[in-house]
Amino acid sequence: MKRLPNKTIFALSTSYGQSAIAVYRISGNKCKEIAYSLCKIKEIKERFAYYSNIFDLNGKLIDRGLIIFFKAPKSYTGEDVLEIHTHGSIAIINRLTKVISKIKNTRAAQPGEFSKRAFLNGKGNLLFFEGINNLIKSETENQRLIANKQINGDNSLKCKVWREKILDNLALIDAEIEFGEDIECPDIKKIQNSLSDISEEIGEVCESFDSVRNLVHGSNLLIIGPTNAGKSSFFNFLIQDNKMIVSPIKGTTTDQLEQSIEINRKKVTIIDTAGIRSGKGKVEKMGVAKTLESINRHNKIIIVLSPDSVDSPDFKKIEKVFNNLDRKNCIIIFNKMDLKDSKKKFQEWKQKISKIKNLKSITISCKKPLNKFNMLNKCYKFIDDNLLSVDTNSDDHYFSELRHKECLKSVLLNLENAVKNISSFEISAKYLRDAMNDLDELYGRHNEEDKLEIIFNNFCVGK
Ligand SMILES: Nc1nc2c(ncn2[C@@H]2O[C@H](COP(=O)(O)OP(=O)(O)OP(=O)(O)O)[C@@H](O)[C@H]2O)c(=O)[nH]1
Ligand SMILES: [Mg+2]
Repeated sequence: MKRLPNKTIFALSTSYGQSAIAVYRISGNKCKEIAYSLCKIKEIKERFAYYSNIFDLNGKLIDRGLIIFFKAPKSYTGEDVLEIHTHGSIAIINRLTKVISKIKNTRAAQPGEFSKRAFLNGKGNLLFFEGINNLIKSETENQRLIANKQINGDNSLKCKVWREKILDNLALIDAEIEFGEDIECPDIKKIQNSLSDISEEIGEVCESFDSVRNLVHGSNLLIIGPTNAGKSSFFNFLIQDNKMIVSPIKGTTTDQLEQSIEINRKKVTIIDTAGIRSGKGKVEKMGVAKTLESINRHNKIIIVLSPDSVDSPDFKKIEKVFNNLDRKNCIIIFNKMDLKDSKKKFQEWKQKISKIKNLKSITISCKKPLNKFNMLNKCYKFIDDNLLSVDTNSDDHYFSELRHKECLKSVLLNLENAVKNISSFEISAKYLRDAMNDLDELYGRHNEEDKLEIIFNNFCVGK
């Protein structure tokens, strides 16, 4: 990866577009100079809000706004930081961006570069900055609450406790290696039990990882089913918007569309798909292939069935797909309950495909709901209870990033090996050291530049 020179960086930290105000953030040793060039403030006081004219480099007025200077190291990045608050006009934003970029030794910031500099300057560990990133991206109340816990250090505290316990055990083993003959042999059983206890706790965290990750980053719910069953009608109903075309023609939906919504404070992305059948045209065939490929990639699936689709000529194909959903989390929506004989037909579905009998289901009508509001609540609750419910009792750890899982799994493996090899102290000690290194990696110690680059690149520009 190309290393960029350590210049003074700048970025618009608010969204690009029309708004009441826009905030620029500048970090690096040119801040004072920039304050003088743009605002003519000779001796800028730190942490003091100046209402000032903002000029271009030819002395022409761009706007009036607030200028605040944070002197290193008491700033977000640990470097000198300058904030310029202007009116949020696109013309002003464009002009100011052009002007600042012309100042020598400045350049536009990369995504997450302010946070990366803050991390390198010791302003927090990686777990903290990942929490900040999640907070900025939070859309639901749950996401906000969890991100705040990550920022407050709940995860760091867990790691610290595990690390200290491992270190205590390592110290006993090391003492035996060094002074074996002069000291009493350590209580091996006690060390084994202590390490197994830590493994058990970390194992629980790994088990609940997917649930926590879904809470933080949201879950994808894939709607599938026969053509014409009312998948798009149900999609529109869930998102409360007529985004998808609905029609009695089979194969109306050929492509996929997704929409994020909030269900009981959890972020979910609903995906509508082309109905499963032996498609007639080339485009429809491509759509069906896309559906099958999506089924492979997703774990939470909403199957929409209707009374009229049980007699579909594509029944065999549908049956085959449903019988391959074994390891997925699926629920059934029996739609079109307003049709004659719907109850009988739904029973028929259950008899014909035994898998359906064992899945949780509800019966609804997208076209003629008895009470729209009640039906929406019923569907949200059904989805929440069966696809989103968090199977963790944890309220003290929120490991949500894939790298967390990787590190924790490696800690687990090293602890298991340490226990397994306890009769050979040198080997066991090596595994314990590796486990501690894994935990250090979670904090961000010994992380190589390239790894950091990947982590911070996931942040938005200006953060
Ligand atoms: N009677 C009745 N008709 C419905 C209901 N829900 C949907 N429909 C109708 O069923 C037809 C098919 O609905 P869609 O939502 O397009 O079905 P789909 O599963 O998305 O179909 P494809 O995209 O072709 O796979 C439309 O004419 C809808 O108006 C319902 O609850 N009752
Ligand atoms: Mg459709």
